[in-house]
Amino acid sequence: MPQADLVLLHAPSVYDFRRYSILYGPVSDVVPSMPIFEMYPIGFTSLASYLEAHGYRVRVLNLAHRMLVSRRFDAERALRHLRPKLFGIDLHWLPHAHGALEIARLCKRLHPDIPIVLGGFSATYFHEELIERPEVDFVLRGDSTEEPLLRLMNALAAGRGFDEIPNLSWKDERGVAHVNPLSYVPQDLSVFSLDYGYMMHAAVRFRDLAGVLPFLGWLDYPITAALTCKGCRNSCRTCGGSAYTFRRFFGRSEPAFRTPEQLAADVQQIARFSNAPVFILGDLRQAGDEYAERFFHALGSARTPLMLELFEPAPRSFFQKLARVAPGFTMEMSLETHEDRVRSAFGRHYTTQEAERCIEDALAAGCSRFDVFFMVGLPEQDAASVLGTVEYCRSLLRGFGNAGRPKVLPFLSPLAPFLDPGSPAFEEPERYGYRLFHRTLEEHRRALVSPSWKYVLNYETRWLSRDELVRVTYDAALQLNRTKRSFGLVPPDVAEAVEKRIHQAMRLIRQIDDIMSISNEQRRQRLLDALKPQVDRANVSTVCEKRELNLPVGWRRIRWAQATAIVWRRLVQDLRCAKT
Ligand code: B12
Ligand code: SF4
Repeated sequence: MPQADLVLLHAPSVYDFRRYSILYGPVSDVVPSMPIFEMYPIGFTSLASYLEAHGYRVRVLNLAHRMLVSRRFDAERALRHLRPKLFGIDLHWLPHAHGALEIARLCKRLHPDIPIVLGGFSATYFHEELIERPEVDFVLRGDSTEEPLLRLMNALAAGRGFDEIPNLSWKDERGVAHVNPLSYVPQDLSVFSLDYGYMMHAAVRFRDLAGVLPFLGWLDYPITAALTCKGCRNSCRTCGGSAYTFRRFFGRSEPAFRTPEQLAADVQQIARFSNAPVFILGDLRQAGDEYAERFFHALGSARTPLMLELFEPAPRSFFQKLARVAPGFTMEMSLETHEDRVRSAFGRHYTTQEAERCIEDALAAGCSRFDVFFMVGLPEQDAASVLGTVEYCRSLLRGFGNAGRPKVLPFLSPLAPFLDPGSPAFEEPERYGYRLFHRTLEEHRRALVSPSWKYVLNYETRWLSRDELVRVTYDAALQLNRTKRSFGLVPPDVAEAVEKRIHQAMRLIRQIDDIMSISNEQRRQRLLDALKPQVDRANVSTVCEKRELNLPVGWRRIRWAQATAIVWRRLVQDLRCAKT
């Protein structure tokens, strides 16, 4: 098997999750990942294909996924056999603070001579703390690191210094930290692409399918994504990807957009090998109505189902045009709450009434499903407000007449486990009514191995204490689950299983709290360990059944013949390169 020049590693959120007894809670119920967040940053595919295009061989190794699918998979053994010129580890999402650093430590112990670079949003935010750690040699900051990473590879290959590499934090041989300017913030996104062809090719080239799959169950539900932009125009208070955060920490004062024509080409490229839904990341209308119109025009006709998100209500004409190019499209929108006052305190300034009109217009135009997301942990949101949101979901479903067919599908989940670093509320907690429990990377790393999500949470609000956040999340989830059952949105057996898991999780939270009050540490640990089998059972799909998120896909979800052709073409290219 060929050795890679660069190995990009994705860690589980807690490295030894197979050993620890941790009630993760409903942290990942509304995303495709399991609670250890096995999904790697989508930017891995663009990093890999950019470096490949410049002559480097890159391997993505999703350790989290491999550890999840096989209990026998030994991460240490797998890493021992690798000899790249550089290890790259993502610390994109803060919930990976434990796993990413443990993997870095392991790589350093096994291969003291191979340098290690960390990157991603959280690595950018915590770069000063990271670079002081012995297991970290480099941190690449910013939301776009393809070119800086290439320059780092070139410098390592040529034995050159690192002063000139943009966005790089590094240590010299005396251990002194240097912070190069964050000067690479591209406005032109045309040189990067989310290259799924790379993923398929790499699976064959490194004979490791499980190592490149993005999340557990992807082959059954091979959803893909196309990216509209880097950055965002909004500043939602708890978001580490807000305009505020991009300006202050990623050097980006305005979002950069992929052109609508490129975006359309990305979608059609995916449709060559996939019949499954493509998720368009970012509201198409952020760059103005003309952007959306050019996208529709360039797309012509979508050959695969499209899922789009809205950051604010869109007019009827938008859906009518969308329906012409993507019949049966699906939408999602995060209303966050039913209360305009609370939504506005969160930083979103439209009304529930406007949102309802938008849902109505979308459905009238032919939208086949409209997912609506609500959150627990907002500024000015108390327990009554959360339960009011569930009550509102009932009226929403009544209004949109879900007679068994999911047309509008509500989801509710807590802001967990962390308030995003660099978000307005993280930077000015008092101002927005938040109280932080953990501030540094090290504090977050330690918190992640706490026995339940209540202790992992890095915040509480003026309106909901940590205990109340947990309690009201479960209470609201129970009610929403019953509502969905009564409207025929989830089958009775699934609803019953969810209800059982919620009750079990509530019992476990109480038991863990009792155990935590025991002063004898050894006894405490023994009792926590004994709970592990129950904790593991309660850990997945707590507040809702994860599969509720999925859209129906047919049995021909991947066009295997076309996928194989893509892989063949690249393998032939490999051979040609090896000869020259
Ligand atoms: C799309 C998206 C998702 C998608 C994930 C798609 C994916 N696989 O990446 C979904 C919806 C599934 C998702 C889920 C989550 N997300 Co999200 N997500 C986003 C969003 C909207 C855009 C990010 C994006 O696509 N960027 C573009 C791609 C192309 O680039 P990229 O992946 O970021 O990679 C580049 C750089 O980050 C960097 N980089 C990344 N990794 C590495 C590694 C190395 C070694 C190097 C050198 C560089 C590097 O270089 C890459 C190439 O230029 C941002 C908000 C925003 N406005 O940006 C939030 C955001 C990143 N998500 C966030 C969070 C908290 C989550 C969740 C933890 C939420 C939860 N509790 O469920 C989960 C975690 C998912 C998991 N791992 O399983 C926070 C992160 C805050 C933080 N610092 O921790 C953000 C900032 C805002 C938010 N709250 O949504 N998310
Ligand atoms: S949560 Fe708000 S600020 Fe963050 S990416 Fe979404 S719309 Fe932008």
